[in-house]
Amino acid sequence: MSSQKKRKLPQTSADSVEAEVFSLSASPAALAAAAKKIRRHIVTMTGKAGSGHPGGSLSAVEIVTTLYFKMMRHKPHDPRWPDRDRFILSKGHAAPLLYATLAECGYLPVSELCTLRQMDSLLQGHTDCNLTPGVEMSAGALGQGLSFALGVALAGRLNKQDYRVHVLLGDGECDEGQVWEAAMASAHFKADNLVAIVDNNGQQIDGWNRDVMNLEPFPDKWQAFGWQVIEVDGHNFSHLTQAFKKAKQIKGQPTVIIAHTVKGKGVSFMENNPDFHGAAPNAIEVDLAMKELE
Ligand SMILES: Cc1ncc(C[n+]2csc(CCOP(=O)(O)OP(=O)(O)O)c2C)c(N)n1
Repeated sequence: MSSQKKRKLPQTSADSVEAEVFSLSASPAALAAAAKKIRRHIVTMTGKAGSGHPGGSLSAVEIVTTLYFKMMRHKPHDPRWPDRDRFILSKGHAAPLLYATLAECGYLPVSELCTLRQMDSLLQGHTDCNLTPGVEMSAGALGQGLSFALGVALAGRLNKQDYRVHVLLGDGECDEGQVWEAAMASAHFKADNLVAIVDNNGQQIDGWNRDVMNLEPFPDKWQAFGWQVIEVDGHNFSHLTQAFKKAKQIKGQPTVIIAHTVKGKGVSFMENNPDFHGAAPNAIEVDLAMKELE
């Protein structure tokens, strides 16, 4: 075992209050406040690290906030609780988003966030489920999360557990053939406890999808693979909440939520700017961004 894995986390507020099932059922105002904090963490973490993926982290903030602060049944003080609803980050480069959310929920201290990408940190550039409390899958190689999520969903069914499984994919990630193999299998096995959310920000590493690899007609493709398709504004909490509720009602097929988002959302000079796919803001840019996120 490496020295990293032996490191013990300081106590979090969740430990000290012996938190029960974490179901905040947060109000719209509370969701917006959590999302703003998470955005600020993403900017400061990547700025301090001098590397990372702010654009695709910022685009999915409302999606992940809605899941952790409203929809999912989970216990931050007991990350491996067998009955927890699962969130699987397939687009593992958006690790800053997941770490910031986990910290705001109490899985790890917020102070740990400033160690992103350091040698002995619990928070590596891409997710490691053996290192970070609350991380369900080690990711970074795109295309694998939906297959993993299907396995977790089928295991739940076999074990007669009623947890739900959510997996976040990038739209560029859907260029990967493995995504479509898993999509076909999910429908075949009628995995109605599985929800895929696509962060449909229109861009990937080299620019716009329409120039690199056209995905359209994207909703039709999922439908043809046997999925229930819901399209939403991925920055609208009420649309997202309704979509997750609707997905719960659907029996006999998996659901995909195609969430229309803006890469870099919330920071004007990062929005729709492919330069911030995999590059951190410098100190001046961090200051500018923090003013916009006040
Ligand atoms: C298998 C694989 N190929 C290539 C990469 C390099 N890569 C990292 S992020 C990325 C673009 C992903 O685009 P998208 O899924 O749309 O993510 P987002 O724009 O939401 O950040 C690529 C190609 C990778 N991580 N894994």
